[in-house]
Amino acid sequence: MTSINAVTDLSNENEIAVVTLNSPPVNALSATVRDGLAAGVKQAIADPSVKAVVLICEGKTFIAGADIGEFGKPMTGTSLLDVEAVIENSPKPVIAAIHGTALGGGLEVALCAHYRVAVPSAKCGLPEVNIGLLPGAGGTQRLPRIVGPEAALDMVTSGKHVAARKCLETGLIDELAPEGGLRAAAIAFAKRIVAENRPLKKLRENNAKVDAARGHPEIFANFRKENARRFRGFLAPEYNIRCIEAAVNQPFDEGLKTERKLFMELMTGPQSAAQRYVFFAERQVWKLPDVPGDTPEIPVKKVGVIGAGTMGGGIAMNFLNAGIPVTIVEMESQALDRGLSVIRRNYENTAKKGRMAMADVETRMALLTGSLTLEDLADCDMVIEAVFERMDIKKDVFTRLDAIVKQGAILASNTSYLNIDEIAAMTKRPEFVLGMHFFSPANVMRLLEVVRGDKTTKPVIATVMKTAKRIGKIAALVGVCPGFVGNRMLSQRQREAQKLVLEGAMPWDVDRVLYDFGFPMGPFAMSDLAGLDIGWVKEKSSSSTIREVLCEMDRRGQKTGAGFYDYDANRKASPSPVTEKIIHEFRAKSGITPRKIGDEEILERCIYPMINEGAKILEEGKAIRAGDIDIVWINGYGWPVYRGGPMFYGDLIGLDKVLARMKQWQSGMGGDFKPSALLEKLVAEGKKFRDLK
Ligand code: 3H9
Repeated sequence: MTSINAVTDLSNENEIAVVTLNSPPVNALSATVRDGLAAGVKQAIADPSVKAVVLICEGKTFIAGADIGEFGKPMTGTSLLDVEAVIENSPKPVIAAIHGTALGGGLEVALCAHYRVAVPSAKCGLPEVNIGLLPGAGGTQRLPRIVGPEAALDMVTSGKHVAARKCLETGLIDELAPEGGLRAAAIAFAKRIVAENRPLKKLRENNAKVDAARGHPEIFANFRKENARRFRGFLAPEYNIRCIEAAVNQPFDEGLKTERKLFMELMTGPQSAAQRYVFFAERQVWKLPDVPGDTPEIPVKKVGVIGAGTMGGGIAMNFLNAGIPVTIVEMESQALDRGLSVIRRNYENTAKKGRMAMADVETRMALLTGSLTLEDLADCDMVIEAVFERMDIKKDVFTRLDAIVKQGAILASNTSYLNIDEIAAMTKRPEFVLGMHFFSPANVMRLLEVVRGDKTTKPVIATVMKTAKRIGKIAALVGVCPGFVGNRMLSQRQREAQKLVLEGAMPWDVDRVLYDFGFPMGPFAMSDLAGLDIGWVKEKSSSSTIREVLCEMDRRGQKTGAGFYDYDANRKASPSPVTEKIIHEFRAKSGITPRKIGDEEILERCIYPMINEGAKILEEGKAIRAGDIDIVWINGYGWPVYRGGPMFYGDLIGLDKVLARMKQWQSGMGGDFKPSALLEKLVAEGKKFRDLK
């Protein structure tokens, strides 16, 4: 065995050279990996005793792509295109041996090999779109030449990882190797290629599938139309489509040039910068400075959920999906039955859509036990309370839980707003109490705010974070404060949205601006969807807000066919003259002369106070990092991922600009706009949120 460099070895096994990469954690194509790979293959080619070359990786995966950490920095070492040229132009067959995931640049390298073998558990994909990019090393030109333009369009715009068996069907993989026996199988495959004198298959020359699609622009037009909603606001999907179009309409080398040009445009643009930032923030969020990875955990084998309403039911489904038994408790049998049947119906609907086997519905339901008594939670390892959002009710539940549930179990509240320390104080074990704030619908939304109480211990936090991962959530650890991170910042936006309407904007103006910014819907459409009567009590209603007046008129949102908007039979919204009249009357009554408010002001007024509040949250230590706040907003509140989250956005537009506006509004409109001390400090030092460590 020869060592080529720190991450590359070369060995010769009876005329088959094996180039082995070993660059943990994922063999990403850093400069050292690229150098080693090119040198290893060159050396193998130069060795007259070598008849074929196998390229394989150590560790848990084949090459998982370019090294994203290198993006935006000056290029060093051999370029990826040069590495690929060495492989593709090799006069001896090169065989890529794939396990784990061959992703992005990793798959592109494999596509330059002449053959590919993989174990059944391996997956292939071009996920660049998820970081706002396109495959920039020939992937968009070679992939359609093997799987056809339609399948290629799907792969590059979804970024999905395709299982090896499926790849075998499409021709992306030439042969499956036994699990655990990849190396030997790849060498045997290489020997067969040599013995049978098989040709050097170069995908760049494989034109049949792209030729067949030429003259059929409808393939692309239809694809764009079908996916317009999914791609709204994103640049990368469209650029990926253009590259596949180029593969169909241009000769290979021209197509490569188109790919390079579009890749560079994306790489230097703000969307990819935001999405790459989110890629790392999503991984950082799990790392807790004072709760090390080896903190002992509490085994979670059985979970209790209190409340079988929408929230409790959704929470329970997460655990059932992960194979964890759940006991769900309601007060009355009718409500319990309703809750259980909603869960079953949700699963059956998923199965009907083909996204789950019918048998799996039963497997999940078999893990679920309904109960009418808290005593049945005695042996649970984790109990999550999802009862009505009122402090006295929560306190009562925790007092009772403390007396019932075994010692050492975790007691969590799903409160979205209330003080966890007050709730914990009702128990004799506040160190086992914390918040687990799920977002509705809880079985769908990825975000979990894990709220650390004053006394919550590290093993409890470590366990809940690990459990969150197990049930497929992305968890952010936050501190106790009203509304925690997400709702605390949201209330800033809500307040300003309402004020803007009083000052002269219409709800649909505000909604349009936020929708165009990239949110799935604006605050007023959102209120209509949720129901305007949440927290509204008829007897106490005093016509003191626009919302109250709407509720009094039985305009309670989508469910009553009217709210801020009017809705037709298909729930299509249109601006309502009734709402408009109410708003005019309100302004008149309050002595407000409406003024024309531009879109830019609407956006700034809704977003800057959120950024300012985020700074206050950081300053108070209620979130660990700016990136964690961004993760909360992207995964819980529909912040467009291509804008990186509110804190990233603040950095992008300039914190000085945010501060200047806050000061200007503060002097005109008062305390709502008091700048955060941290914001002032960062601006004074010429720094950004991302400079905070
Ligand atoms: C590309 O290839 C462009 C080319 O087309 C053109 C170039 C010219 N780079 O996710 P995990 C780190 S773009 C750098 O927790 P898992 C990650 O940050 C790339 N670092 O593990 C983490 O670090 P830490 C296209 C990377 O087992 C650690 O590895 N490829 C990269 O859950 C473990 O990651 C992609 O977009 C990278 N490419 O999942 C694939 N990948 O421990 C991106 C990972 O310090 N990667 N790291 O926090 C993935 O999807 C997952 O990491 C993978 C493993 C499925 C591979």
